[in-house]
Amino acid sequence: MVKRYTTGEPINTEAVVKAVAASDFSDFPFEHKTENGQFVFSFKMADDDIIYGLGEAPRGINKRGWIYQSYCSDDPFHTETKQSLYAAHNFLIFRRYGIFIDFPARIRWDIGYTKADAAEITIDGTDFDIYIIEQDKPVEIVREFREIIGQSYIPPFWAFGYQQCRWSYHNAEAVENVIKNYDRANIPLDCVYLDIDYMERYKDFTINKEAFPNFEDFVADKKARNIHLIPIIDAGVKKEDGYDVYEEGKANGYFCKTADGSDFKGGVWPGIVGFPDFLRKDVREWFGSKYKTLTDMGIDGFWNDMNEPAIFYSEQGLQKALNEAAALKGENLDLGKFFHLKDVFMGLSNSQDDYSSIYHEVDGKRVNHQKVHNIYGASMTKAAGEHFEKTFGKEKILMFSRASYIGAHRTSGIWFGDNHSWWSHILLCLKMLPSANMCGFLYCGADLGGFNENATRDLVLRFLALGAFTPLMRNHSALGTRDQECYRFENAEDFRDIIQARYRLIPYLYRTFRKASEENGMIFRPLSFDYPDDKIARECETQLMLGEECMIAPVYEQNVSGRYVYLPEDMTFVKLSGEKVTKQEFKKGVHYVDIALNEVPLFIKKGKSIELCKPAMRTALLDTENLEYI
Ligand code: MIG
Repeated sequence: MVKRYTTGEPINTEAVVKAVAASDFSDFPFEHKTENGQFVFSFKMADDDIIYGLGEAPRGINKRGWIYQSYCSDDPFHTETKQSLYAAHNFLIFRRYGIFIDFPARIRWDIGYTKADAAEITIDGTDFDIYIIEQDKPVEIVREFREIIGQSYIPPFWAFGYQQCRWSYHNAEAVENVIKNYDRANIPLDCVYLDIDYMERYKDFTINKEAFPNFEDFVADKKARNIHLIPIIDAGVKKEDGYDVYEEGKANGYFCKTADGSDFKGGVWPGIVGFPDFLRKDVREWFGSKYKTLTDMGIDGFWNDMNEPAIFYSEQGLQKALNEAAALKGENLDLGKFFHLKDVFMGLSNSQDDYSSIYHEVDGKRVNHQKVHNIYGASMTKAAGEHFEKTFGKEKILMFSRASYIGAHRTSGIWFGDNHSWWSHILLCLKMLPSANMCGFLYCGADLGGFNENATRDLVLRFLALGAFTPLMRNHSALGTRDQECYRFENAEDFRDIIQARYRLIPYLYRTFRKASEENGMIFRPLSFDYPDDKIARECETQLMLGEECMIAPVYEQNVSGRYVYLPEDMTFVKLSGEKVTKQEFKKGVHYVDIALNEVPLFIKKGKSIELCKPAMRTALLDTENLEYI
């Protein structure tokens, strides 16, 4: 059963696609009050209550014991003391309730932070819809929630192949080398990414012709070899006279404004940019149609970046900072003054002052950015997704985004942003998978091997062994960090074993993905969903259920030859390594299992089986007819 509680005049985020009749607040199941223009509701938690949800967010599967904020943030340090990442997924499960707050501004979720046994949720405004779903079991709550938000995006089949990214493959030769080296090492590969440097001076929908001469032929050549090139698109449009996208945006008044009605000028990669007002339908249609420049050249996949939006500085913010610095020239800076000055410059990026100075047009009315912050990136991605569906139909174009809001799950996937080459980030990825699934985001994954800082060979292998199950299996790393492509390390065969195992699993993973999309189910579930009365399963946050058949338990520590794993029932322990399959029967209980660096571990439930195909160098070359069953 779903009920909708509405106050004020909510902004239509288009998150919900099914009409739900409005209920009266008199039967709202939680204690609530409106105070200082904010709506606050709360509930008491018993010691054994588990709170699920919030999709892409820091910390555990069980969200208890921390405070979170829904505020899409470009923050490249995903440490456990953060409150937000790039997304705002306002869905929570508490006992028999699913709670979805459809509200595009800030929400604060104090889940046992101030008081261990209490959750207090503060909505920063009074115009919103809250949907309350009541069902007996978490999977049923999720199913009913997903019914009202609509079917999840299904990418093209090839998007389940292995993908290699790097900031940046600077030119055609660099891209070609990646493909050659993977082919030479006999490691399967389906996609190579183009990060910001493929553009001409970081201008969206342009190609740096010196670095990529004859781009169209280049794309066609890769296509013929079953390799997809996936360019990045940034939210900001470079301010440059004569640059068509900028000129059109300016002439039509498509960019976000400041209070005085002039275009907001923010600085990102290309210097000053205009931020398209993606909240307007006409702007979405315009921006969406720009992707055609690249699809006309044969491109069939994109990743949308910097759409929280990330703003390095604004023209007015920078001027203010420079003035403060100039005023201090020649002064003997004491502790207070020096750190203040430092803070002024550090605070230039993604500043609240800047966000507060931006205005959008929503249904013909001027609306401050802070009121719609969390749907900006999702709206950019919707612009692209809607254009693709209209032009090519479903399941043709790969599209995923950094920032997101529920609703974007219908036309795109997400990646978990700028993680680190840290062991702890294997687990962070694992924990976000079921949470993202609850919110409809099925096509997702983390930067395997870790984005920031230098990776070690064993970390990349262990990360890939988890990535072997994530729909998006992409290795990515930042500018200036150690090369992280599989062939850069000793004994590339070990990497081949892991990635071949992935390709063997693709028929099963694809089938599981489709089913989850079509039936509003989850690919990944916390163990507690399936074994609610089993205390150890309930508290387990290092293993996941996968589909109806499997459980996964990746290795997430360095210098170990295996791990402890908990089996909530008898299962078959399976290790995939290249074409090799090893099996061992295990009884319910705790076991130590050996897992080598070149092995992908999984557990199959009694009476269940999964299908494997033979590995191939590309998804297009997979024989998905002749399957072997374990
Ligand atoms: O501020 O385009 O998350 O994947 O490589 C960095 C460069 C901008 C952030 C993305 C990352 C990408 C990088 N971008």
